[in-house]
Amino acid sequence: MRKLLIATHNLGKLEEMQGYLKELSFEVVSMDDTDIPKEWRVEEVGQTFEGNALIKAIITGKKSGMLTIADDSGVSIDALNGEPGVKSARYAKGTDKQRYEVVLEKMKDVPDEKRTAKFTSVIAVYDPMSDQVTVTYGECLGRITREPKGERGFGYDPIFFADEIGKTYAEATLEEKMRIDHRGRAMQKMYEILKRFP
Ligand code: ITT
Repeated sequence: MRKLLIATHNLGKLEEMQGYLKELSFEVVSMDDTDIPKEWRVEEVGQTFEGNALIKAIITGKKSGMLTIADDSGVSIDALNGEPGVKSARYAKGTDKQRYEVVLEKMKDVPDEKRTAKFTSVIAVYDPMSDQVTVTYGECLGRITREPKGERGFGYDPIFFADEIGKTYAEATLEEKMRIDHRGRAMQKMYEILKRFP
C-alpha cells in the first residue's frame, strides 16, 4: 500500500486530517513515523495560505520521498484588518490560550456586530513521483466571542463562534466541527482528489 504523509507538527490538525483519510487505500503516516528529525521544520516564508501550504507539502514531500499533504490555515478577523491570518500560529508567544487571550484583549472594545471573522484552510498534496502538486480550499464564517467557550479542539477554537452550528468550534464534537469547518471542507475536496490517485 502506498504511504501518504500528513506533514504537520500540530496534533489537533493531525487528528482531524487522519479522520478524513481513514477510508482511502493509503497507509497514512505522520511525521513521527518518518526518519525526519523531530526538530526539522519547513520555514513558512509564504505571504498567503496557498504559498505556505505549497512550501510545506513540496519541501516535506521531497525530503521524505512520500506522497505528502500539508495544511496551512488561520483565522482572519475583520476588526483586526485580517489578522492574525497567515500568522495565526505565531501571533503571540506562548500557548494557544495566550494567543487567543491577546486577540480577546485587542478586541475588547469591538461591538458585537463588528466581531466577524473567517477561518481558511488550504491543503496541498505533492507527489514526488510525478512532481505534481494540487491544492484545495475551505472556509468557515463566524465571529469572535467575548470570552472562551468550550473545552475541545485546539488553537482559537474556544473563541470562534461558527455561524452554521451556532456554537464555538470548541463546543462542537470533532465530527460536528469537521462537517462544517474550514479544514473539513478543504479535506472533503482533497478526499475526492486522493481517491483517484494512482
Ligand atoms: P503545521 O504548520 O506543522 O501544520 P501549525 O500549527 O504551525 O502546524 P499553521 O502554520 O497552518 O500550522 O498555523 C495555523 C494556526 O491557525 C494554528 O496553529 C492555530 O492556531 C490556528 N488554527 C488553524 N486551524 C484551526 C482550527 O481548526 N481551530 C483553531 N485554530 C486553528
